[in-house]
Amino acid sequence: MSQDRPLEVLSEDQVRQYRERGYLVLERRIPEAALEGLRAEIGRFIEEARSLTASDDRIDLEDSHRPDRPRVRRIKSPFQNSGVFEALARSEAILAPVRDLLGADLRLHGSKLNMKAAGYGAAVEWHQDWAFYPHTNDDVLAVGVMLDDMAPENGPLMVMPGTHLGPVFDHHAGGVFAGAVDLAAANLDPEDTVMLTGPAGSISLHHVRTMHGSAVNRSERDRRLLLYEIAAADAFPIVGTSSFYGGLEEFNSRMLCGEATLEPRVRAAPVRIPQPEPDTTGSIYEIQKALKARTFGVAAET
Ligand SMILES: O=C(O)CCC(=O)C(=O)O
Repeated sequence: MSQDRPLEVLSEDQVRQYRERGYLVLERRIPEAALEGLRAEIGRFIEEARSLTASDDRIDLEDSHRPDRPRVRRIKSPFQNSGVFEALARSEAILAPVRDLLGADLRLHGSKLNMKAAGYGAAVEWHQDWAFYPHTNDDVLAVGVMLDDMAPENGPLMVMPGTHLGPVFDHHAGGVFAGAVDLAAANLDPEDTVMLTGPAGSISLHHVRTMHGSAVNRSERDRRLLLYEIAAADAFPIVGTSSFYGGLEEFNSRMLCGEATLEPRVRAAPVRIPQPEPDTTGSIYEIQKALKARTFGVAAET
């Protein structure tokens, strides 16, 4: 991360908040017209789900999905699977604030769109992204694009401030990687959280080591959050983790701006390898089924 570049869009205070607390919300960064285009693209994926009886490598289905009543929990890898979502990841609306935090050279690690539909949208248990994809340095973050208004009632992303400066918590349960933390065992207080709320078009940024999660959406309003995981180009995924590496060409095709490198920057940070994997992989929702001590409820089977 270069400290000597002039800031492009963030204030010194915002950079300080990110460094000290591990998250930031920037209100109304994506214009309404662009949001409409993103929502129309989501509609196309939902139509596609009508032909599915099981999740595939593009669409993750709610347990209560039926082809005649499609219920999509997640659009997988929207960056790779949709030009609309790739274009947004490459836009200045996303990249300028990330450059202010991670420096000029950025690569996409992964992307996903968590739907959390009104009435039943599934919870995501507390976890650190770092537990899934440790790198040679922790200049890695997730940008969350709020596609709907996010308020306390519709299951917004929640974070535990300052946890990005602490340990990597145990995300194992029953001898397998469960992708979630038993808060009591980790001595973490579920009250010690901040909800990342804001009007549609706002973005959140959370550090790869910040503990976060979100509750079931029992409200009458959808809560769709598009996530781009972005790394400094010199942060390399550690082998033996669940990070995908499809060869150098594929790796570098995910460069979003600046220059690729073959020289990883190594900076000490606590790491636990997310192995062995449970039998049910495919998405965080499936992996977290291994956790018995759930903080959030499970969506009703309606
Ligand atoms: O959608 C959410 O609220 C949480 C997303 C998240 O942390 C994840 O999918 O890893």
